[in-house]
Amino acid sequence: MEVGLVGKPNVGKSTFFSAATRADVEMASYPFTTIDANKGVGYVRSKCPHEELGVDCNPNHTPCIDGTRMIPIKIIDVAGLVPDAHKGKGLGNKFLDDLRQASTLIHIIDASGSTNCEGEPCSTGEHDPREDVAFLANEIDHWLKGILEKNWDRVSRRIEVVGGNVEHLIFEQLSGLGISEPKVVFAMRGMDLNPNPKQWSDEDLFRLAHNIRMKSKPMIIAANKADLASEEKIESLKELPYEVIPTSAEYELALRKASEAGIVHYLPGEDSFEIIKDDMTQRQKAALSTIADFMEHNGGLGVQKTLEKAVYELLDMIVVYPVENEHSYTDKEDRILPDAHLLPRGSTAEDLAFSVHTDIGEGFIRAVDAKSERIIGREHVLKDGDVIKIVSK
Ligand SMILES: Nc1nc2c(ncn2[C@@H]2O[C@H](COP(=O)(O)OP(=O)(O)OP(=O)(O)O)[C@@H](O)[C@H]2O)c(=O)[nH]1
Ligand SMILES: [Mg+2]
Repeated sequence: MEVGLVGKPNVGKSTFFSAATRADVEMASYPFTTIDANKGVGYVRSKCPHEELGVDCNPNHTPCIDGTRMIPIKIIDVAGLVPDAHKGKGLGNKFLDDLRQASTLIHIIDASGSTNCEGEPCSTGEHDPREDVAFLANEIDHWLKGILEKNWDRVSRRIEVVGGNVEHLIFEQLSGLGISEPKVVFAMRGMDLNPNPKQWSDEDLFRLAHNIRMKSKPMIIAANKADLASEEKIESLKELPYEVIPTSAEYELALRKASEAGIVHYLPGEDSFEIIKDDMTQRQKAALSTIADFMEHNGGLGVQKTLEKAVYELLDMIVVYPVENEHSYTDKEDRILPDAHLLPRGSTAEDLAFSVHTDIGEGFIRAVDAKSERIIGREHVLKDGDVIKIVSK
């Protein structure tokens, strides 16, 4: 599962990425700082079942901090996009191809309006960030349309001559984009397209690309640089047809660094932090006090909240804990609650088995819900927080 960070240049995508992954990447106040995509691992939080089960956990790759499990997610930070990128402007389409595998997009905007259309700094409030939302979605739609159109004459002719399922054809055209066939069927429903794709107009293909994006790569907006934005600017973003979360990637990065340096105790996503070092300079104290005020006003810094909304709400994922012993909740190495898997809501015990390993999925016999100690079958739909043992050949 991969989350893509998109937006025009200079809005703070790499700062957001660095805050979320703590990878050191290039960030600067001019456009096109990032050229090659940065890939890294961030986390979403989930309540660890260890307390409910009355055990102490010792996880493998999903650390548990004070009862909160940190579940890794892949994050990709790509080059900035300018209007008409799909025609080759700016860095053109190059960056869009980096987003093929992203399941959800976080569109980062400069909510303070201090970055113009081209990604160059301008006076605060001068630019209307709402304009960026429409243009970016439009660029992604054009990019998807371009993929749909590749060899379109040959492909649509095949349907015309030998027949075949149009949805399947579209699905095949989009292979490599991580879009499932049911999503394509869902996107095409009610579009009233001519059954013969050879008759589709340019406009039809664009509408189709748009619908596919809306269904397969849901988007949320991080209203970044909220620390510089006026109340009115933030308020004006509420009318956008997407969920908008005010963020300050800069503050998040500063606070995570302060936490690593032992200056504060801060768990990403919390709405406050604790100062644990006494000897600070006046400047450090003032900076931390500004950050604390922002957090109080906004209920946190927004970075973690945006990631979690994308994963848990837009993608509707749940967290499930596979174990090998349903009584001690351990794996072979006696690690208690060793792993946590993110799965789409509606996933079954068999889906979990495949997520653990293809062989386990193929050899699935039955599973046990460790909390209720009930035996469950392959079709059993899992719930968030389930602890499951899989019995496999
Ligand atoms: N005030 C403020 N400045 C920020 C914030 N996030 C990023 N910045 C600044 O904005 C500038 C651009 O940040 P980057 O992270 O390099 O932006 P980008 O979107 O990756 O830019 P490109 O790679 O050029 O597309 C830098 O000077 C950052 O310090 C924020 O939340 N608040
Ligand atoms: Mg960048």
